[in-house]
Amino acid sequence: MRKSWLENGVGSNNDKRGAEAFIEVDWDTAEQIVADELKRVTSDFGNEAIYAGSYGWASAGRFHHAQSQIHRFFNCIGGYTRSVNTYSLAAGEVILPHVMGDLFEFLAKGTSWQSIIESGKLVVTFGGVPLKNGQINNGGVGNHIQRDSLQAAQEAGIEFVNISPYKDDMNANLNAQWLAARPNTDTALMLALAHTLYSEGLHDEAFLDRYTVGFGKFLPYLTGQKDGIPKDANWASAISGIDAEIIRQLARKMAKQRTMISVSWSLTRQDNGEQAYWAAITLASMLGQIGLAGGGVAFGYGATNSVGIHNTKLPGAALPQGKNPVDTFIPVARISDMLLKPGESYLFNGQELTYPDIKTVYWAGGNPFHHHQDLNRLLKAWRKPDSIIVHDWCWNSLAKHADIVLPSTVPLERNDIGLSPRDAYLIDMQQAVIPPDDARHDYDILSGISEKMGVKDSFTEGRDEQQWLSWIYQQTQQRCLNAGIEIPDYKTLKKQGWFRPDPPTKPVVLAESFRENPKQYPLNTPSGKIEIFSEKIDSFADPKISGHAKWIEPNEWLGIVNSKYPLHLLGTQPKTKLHSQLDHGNQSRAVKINEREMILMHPENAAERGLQNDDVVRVFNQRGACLAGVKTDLNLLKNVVQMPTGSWYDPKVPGEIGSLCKHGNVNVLTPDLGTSTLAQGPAAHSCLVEVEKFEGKLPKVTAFEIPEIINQS
Ligand SMILES: Nc1nc2c(c(=O)[nH]1)N[C@H]1C(S)=C(S)[C@@H](COP(=O)(O)OP(=O)(O)OC[C@H]3O[C@@H](n4cnc5c(=O)[nH]c(N)nc54)[C@H](O)[C@@H]3O)O[C@H]1N2
Ligand SMILES: Nc1nc2c(c(=O)[nH]1)N[C@H]1C(S)=C(S)[C@@H](COP(=O)(O)OP(=O)(O)OC[C@H]3O[C@@H](n4cnc5c(=O)[nH]c(N)nc54)[C@H](O)[C@@H]3O)O[C@H]1N2
Ligand SMILES: [Mo]
Repeated sequence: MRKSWLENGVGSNNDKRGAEAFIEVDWDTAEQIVADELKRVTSDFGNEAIYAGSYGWASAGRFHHAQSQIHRFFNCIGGYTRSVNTYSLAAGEVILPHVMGDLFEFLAKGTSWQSIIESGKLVVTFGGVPLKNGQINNGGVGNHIQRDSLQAAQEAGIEFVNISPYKDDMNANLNAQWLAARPNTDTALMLALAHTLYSEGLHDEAFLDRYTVGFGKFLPYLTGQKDGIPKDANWASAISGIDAEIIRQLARKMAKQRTMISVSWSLTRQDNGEQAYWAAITLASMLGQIGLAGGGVAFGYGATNSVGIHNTKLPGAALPQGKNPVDTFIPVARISDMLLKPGESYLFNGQELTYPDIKTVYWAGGNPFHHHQDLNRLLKAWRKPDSIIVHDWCWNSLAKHADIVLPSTVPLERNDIGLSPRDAYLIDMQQAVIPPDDARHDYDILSGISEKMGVKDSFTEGRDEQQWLSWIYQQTQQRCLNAGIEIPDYKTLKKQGWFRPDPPTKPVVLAESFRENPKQYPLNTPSGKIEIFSEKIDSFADPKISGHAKWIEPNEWLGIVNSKYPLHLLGTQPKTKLHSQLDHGNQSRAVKINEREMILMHPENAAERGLQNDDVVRVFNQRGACLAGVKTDLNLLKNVVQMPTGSWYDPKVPGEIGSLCKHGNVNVLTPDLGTSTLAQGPAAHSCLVEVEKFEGKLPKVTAFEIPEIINQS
């Protein structure tokens, strides 16, 4: 328990969060204090005053999954304010249902690598297929497929185009054509490709007629009839930095052969990230290959292991979460806004919503001090609630900024069932080690609190870990049977360790049945077709947004002349870990430079600033500053710098807003602005910075030191 919070009462010295000692109490006391605080808040302010959106990756396993646990718990005590959509690709999640259908369904049933290998000729990627990202999967990975799939595609003679500011987003052995576009300009490029197709008569009119609506309303924008600006290759060249003739050649090449367009999830995590996905769908519609083997559009090969996987997914059961009686929600990345602006209204996907007044924040299995943008603003917002309660297993930046830290276990310390909704494997996850004395499973922590609150029976239903696992397994077996898949009984699975059903006989192709019969198998959009023009979006109140895909200049990008911050920073997923997890491990620490996160820079940008490899620099902008270690890289477009995310936030003055992060957490630099009023997603990839040599004595990295802990006993 944070010292002032425990000794002086809830809401005491909130500005000391992140800077104070903790007092150790026993589990019984902790459970009672948490139960009392939740009772106080729910009875004085209602359940809406608890924010338990608790976004984050937690750990794999159908039972111990922290999010499922805490949502079930809060539903048992009357509900909570929740969050919707992800940090990964919120803009895609919101735009897709308007124009093509449910994004997650397309991710699960997207065109497989097999289909590309058998039938494709060209794969044009916006954001590459970075192998660094494709090794993980929500819910777990059975086997790694991305490297082999790319290899097989190359051996099958398939050509790749890597449109990205970073050449390394595509493996060198693929010999991809590299088009080093400026970050955040993909929509302009896609529009120019569409323009070339149209002006040269290369678009597929029959496809547009039969499978889409609204092309005629998009056209005046594309040709410039509407605003006097044709969205042609010359126009896009000035925006993106890609030669106009190369854009035209690419459009012709795409029209000539079976072409797959892959749009990286990173395109959605930027200003107006919705438009890039809409433009890609529009472009793919004009090529007319959606629903054909090896062609069309795909949403981010390589973003996770499962995109493009060829397997039979098992309809697994999970821990039931119950029903949340509270309707209030926020788009997940609006957390600081919510805490700072209770009662204020904002637009989200055509609705006007109001921020609730939050008194308690409860988190298990995610790390907002990793994932949220503009950490200095978050720090300010973080002072608002009366209480912040966290389950985690290590003293990371989230735990250090909490009032109450309840130590949880990790998967190696418990038994579970591994089954990803997007991976075929069913895995018996056996406990490998005994947890340290004071650590408890999230389930046991919440069971203890539920007992103090008088809801233990509804939370546990009288089951322990083993009984829940048997129950979940039984449900899974039944669901599989209903889907015509026979899986072994639980005892056999435990003996075998894992099970994988036979893969489908034919490679999966996205929207194949829609193409075969659009009346019988309509898309899940208002018209049942692809909406190049959406009447619904057109009716939304925001004048910045139109009924069709369009280029909207980002707030921060390289097109801003004479900026004080001339470098575009990409804060990308880290190669050596999953987000912030195990940043204190050797694997992550081994690649740091002088203990700091690395910043990749073009050698000319480094030379301009008198910098050399391994120099420690200060990376800064109007929002904050952090230290980083320089690594020059010719594979980066000039004026673009790249820093992996995940280094634990480590302020020089703990608790102080605006303090230098000594360790190199990019999120002290990124803007906390919604992508647009459509999705209100995170826009971390739209960020300008400046870099200078750090002079003076290097402050010691203290990210991995534990706070002062006072033991009362
Ligand atoms: N600048 C920038 N920021 C980004 C991104 C970016 O591209 N750029 N990417 C964004 C994206 S896509 C995402 S998904 C987010 C990821 O953000 P998060 O998912 O919040 O990041 P993780 O570090 O994976 O956080 C998981 C936390 O759960 C804890 N944990 C693990 N297992 C358990 C468990 O069993 N029980 C409990 N109680 N805790 C557990 C870990 O210790 C860790 O603190 O980051 C986002 N932030
Ligand atoms: N090792 C590892 N793998 C991971 C994760 C991790 O933490 N570690 N996180 C996982 C999660 S939660 C997610 S959501 C996915 C995210 O997957 P992605 O969104 O694909 O991840 P990023 O690394 O942000 O971006 C991929 C590449 O896009 C390029 N890029 C950035 N901005 C632009 C742009 O404007 N235009 C173009 N054309 N390219 C651009 C960058 O060079 C970057 O290397 O990764 C997953 N995979
Ligand atoms: Mo993500």
